[in-house]
Amino acid sequence: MTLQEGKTLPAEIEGLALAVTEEHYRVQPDLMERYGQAGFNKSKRDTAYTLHYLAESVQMDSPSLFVHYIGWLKQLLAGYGLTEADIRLKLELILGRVEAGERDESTDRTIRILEMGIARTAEPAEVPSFLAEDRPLGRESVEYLDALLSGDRAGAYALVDLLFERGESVRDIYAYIFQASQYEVGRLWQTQQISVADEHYCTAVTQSAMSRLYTAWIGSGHKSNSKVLVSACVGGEMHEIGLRMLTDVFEMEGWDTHYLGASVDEDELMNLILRRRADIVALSATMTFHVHLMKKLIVNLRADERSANVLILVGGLPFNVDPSLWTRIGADGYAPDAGGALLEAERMMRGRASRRRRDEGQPAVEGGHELGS
Ligand code: B12
Repeated sequence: MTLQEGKTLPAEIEGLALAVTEEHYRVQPDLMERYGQAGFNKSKRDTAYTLHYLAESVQMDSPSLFVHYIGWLKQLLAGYGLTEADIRLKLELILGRVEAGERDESTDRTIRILEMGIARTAEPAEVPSFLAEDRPLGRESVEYLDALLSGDRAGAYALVDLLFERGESVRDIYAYIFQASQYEVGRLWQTQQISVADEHYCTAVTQSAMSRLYTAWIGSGHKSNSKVLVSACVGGEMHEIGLRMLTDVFEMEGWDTHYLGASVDEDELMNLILRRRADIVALSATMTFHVHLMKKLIVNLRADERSANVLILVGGLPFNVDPSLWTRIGADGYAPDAGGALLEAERMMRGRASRRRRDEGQPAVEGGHELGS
C-alpha cells in the first residue's frame, strides 16, 4: 500500500477507504442500524477525503498539512455531533492498515504523519473569529459582514464607498474588509452558524464590491511599469478571490496583469504565458490536494525551453500552513498574502536581473531558481 503519487493512487485511496470503512462498521455494528447504507457510503467518502490529505502530506513530506487538516476536521465534525474519539478511531484503523500492508520508502513517513494526526485530535480545534474591533478597520469589517449577513448588499457597497472616499487604501480595504470577512464567512460556515447559501451570497457581494472598487481606482492615474504577471488557479481549484486580489494589487503598482481565475487548463496557461511574455506566473491553490498538480505544472513549465525562465510565485492556504512548502515544489517564491506577494515578486525580479548581469556573455541557463533565498 502506497500513498505516493502515481496512476494507481486514486484506486489505492478508494480501496483503502472501503477497507477502513468496512472495518469501522465491523467494530461498531450499531452504525449500520443507525445510519444504513447511505451512512456507510458517506463515511467511505469522508475517509477517502482524509486519505487524499494524507497522501498529499506524505508526497510533499509536510506533516503540518495533515495535522492542520485534522484540526479543521475536528472543528467541522463537532457540528455534526462527532467527537475526537470518532476521528481517532478512524485514523487508528487507517494506521493499522498502513502498518499491516506492503512497505515502501514512504511507509515510515505515512505512519509518522498519521501518528501526528492522531495526537492532534486531543488538542483544542476552535478557531477564534477573524474579525475584532482592535484590528485595522476592525469595526468596519464587523459592520461590513453584518451587512452581508443581513442581505444588505447596498449597505455593504455604501460602507466600501465611504472607506474609499475617506482615503483608505484599496489594499487595506482588500486585506482588512474583504479578506478578513471572507475568512470569517468560512469559519461561520465550518461551525454551522451560516449556510452554504449565506456563504455564496457573501462571496458574490464581495466579488461585486471588488469590481465596483476596480472601476474607481483603475481610472486614477494608472502607470505601467512594463512588467507582466499571469495568474491562475491550478487543477480543480475553485477558490480564486485571493489570487484576484493579488493580481489587482500588482496592477495597482503598474504591472500588466492577466488573471485567468479558477481551474485553469495547463495548455491554455502555457499559451498565455508565451503570448503575454510573462515575467512572473502566480499560481494559487487553496485545497491541499491540488498541491501535487501545481508541482507537476511547475515541472512541465521548467521542462519546456519556451517557459523555462519564467519566474514562478506560489501561494494559498497550504503554503500558509507550511511556509517552506514552496521550496519543495520547485517555485521561485512564495508570500502569505497579496501585499507580501508584491515584495516577493520584486525580490525575484531583482534576483533575475542580477543573475543576468552576472551571466552576461554566457549561455542563458538560469531560470531564476534561488530556492530558500
Ligand atoms: C468562498 C469560499 C468558497 C467558494 C469559492 C468561490 C470563489 N469564487 O473563489 C466555493 C463555494 C467555490 C468554495 C468551495 C469549496 N470550499 Co471553500 N471557502 C471559501 C471561503 C469562505 C473564502 C475564500 C476566500 O475568498 N478567501 C479570501 C482570500 C482573499 O483569501 P486567500 O484565498 O487566503 O488568499 C490570500 C492568501 O492566501 C494569498 N494567496 C492566495 N493565492 C495566492 C497565490 C500566490 C502566488 C501568492 C503569493 C499568494 C496567494 O494571498 C491572498 C490575498 O491576500 C474559504 C474560507 C477561507 N478561510 O479562505 C473557504 C474554504 C477555503 N473552503 C473550504 C472547503 C472545505 C471548500 C469545499 C471542499 C467545500 C465543499 N464541501 O464542496 C469546496 C472545494 C472547492 C474546490 N475544489 O476548490 C475550506 C477549506 C478547509 C481545508 N482544510 O482545506 C475553507 C477554509 C472553509 C472552512 N473554514 O472550512 N469555497
